[in-house]
Amino acid sequence: TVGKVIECKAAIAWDAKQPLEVATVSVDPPQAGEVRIRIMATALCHTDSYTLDGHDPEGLFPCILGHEAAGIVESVGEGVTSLAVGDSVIPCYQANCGSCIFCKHPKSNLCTAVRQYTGKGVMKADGKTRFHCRGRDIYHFMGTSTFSEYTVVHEVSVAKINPEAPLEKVCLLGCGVATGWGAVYNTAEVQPGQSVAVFGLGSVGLAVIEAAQRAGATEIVAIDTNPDKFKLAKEWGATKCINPKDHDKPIQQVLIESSPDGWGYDATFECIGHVEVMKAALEAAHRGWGQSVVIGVAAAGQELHTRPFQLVTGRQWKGTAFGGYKSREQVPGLVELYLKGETKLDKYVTHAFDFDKINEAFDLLHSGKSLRTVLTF
Ligand code: NAD
Ligand code: AHE
Ligand code: ZN
Repeated sequence: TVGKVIECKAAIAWDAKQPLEVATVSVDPPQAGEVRIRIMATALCHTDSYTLDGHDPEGLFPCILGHEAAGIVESVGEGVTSLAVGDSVIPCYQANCGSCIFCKHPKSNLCTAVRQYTGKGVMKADGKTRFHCRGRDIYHFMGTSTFSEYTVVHEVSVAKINPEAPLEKVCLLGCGVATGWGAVYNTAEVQPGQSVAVFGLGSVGLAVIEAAQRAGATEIVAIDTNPDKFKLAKEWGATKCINPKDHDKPIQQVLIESSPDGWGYDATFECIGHVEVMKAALEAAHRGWGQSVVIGVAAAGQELHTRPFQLVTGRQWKGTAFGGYKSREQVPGLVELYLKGETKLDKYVTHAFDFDKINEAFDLLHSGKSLRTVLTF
């Protein structure tokens, strides 16, 4: 059966640094290996704002942003076997085909099945986009484009989840919260009794704190230049909060001096996207064995630097995409964890708006007054 084009509401990023336009778009039917999803809830992550601000080397315009969402399968393309109409799903920007060398390797989630296409804003089947508006093709973003009532996604990028899950909450497992948890469990593998330092207290940083506490870290220091974030960080499990602006010394020095044994932290996490903070985080890691995990996404052209001596003396610099989770295999399990009531997921949803107010949701993210705003249509 040949599906029909759907006309629906979407937020279009016509160009960098411009507000989104909520407009009617046409969404083509899914081609071979694709599914069309009705997005029931989408949140905003800092990465959407980073790309909209023109900092992403892969940013293409006009496009439909959005990558943290949940929805229901509306129709499936030819050859799709793992999903059916009506399934509850989370679209995942890290695909998980299960058969590429990255999917087969136990240490990686960086599936290559569709990555070259998602990076170019098009679909694999024909190299084209499924979105059109006023005679123009609109690029996809991160293979998800969830700022649209309907989106088309590769089958390999869709996690099928428990139909009981509230989509306006579990949408957060499509990026930020899952990433913070995974950075702790999969990337740093934080152990009971360890000390942890977390830079940046948005949803990603708070999710790191949540998981670090769960993993048994006994010292969790939270760092942010916005002191309004400290109340939340304490609630989430931080044992100490530090504002770098309150100190004349570099933050890494402040941290090392106040660390449990005076030699730094077992694991540090950068959840901001600033290379200077990444350097501080690496240098605050424990001499001999400390690990520093880069989660934040830095602007095009930025590079890391530190004295190589920092690594020679045993600090390890790591990074993570989506917390290392293999998306289709592991996101359903994260949803189950939430359904058991064992997470703080609900608390990251600080605002819930009608989709039309998407630009206000971006303003809230920039102001530091929201963690996640969830938009519904
Ligand atoms: P957010 O904007 O909600 O939080 C960022 C926090 O950093 C804010 O609390 C802000 O006050 C703080 N901050 C800014 N500058 C600071 C500084 N110099 N020192 C200390 N604190 C500072 O963002 P988020 O949605 O939590 O995302 C955090 C970062 O993680 C972003 O760079 C995002 O692009 C990235 N990200 C990466 C992945 C991944 O897979 N690697 C996944 C999700 C998000
Ligand atoms: N496209 C950018 C990099 C952006 C980036 O690093 N994205 C993260 C996810 S951020 C989610 O909020 C990521 O997973 N990267 C690995 C990947 O395969 O995209 C660039 O520099 O070109
Ligand atoms: Zn994100």
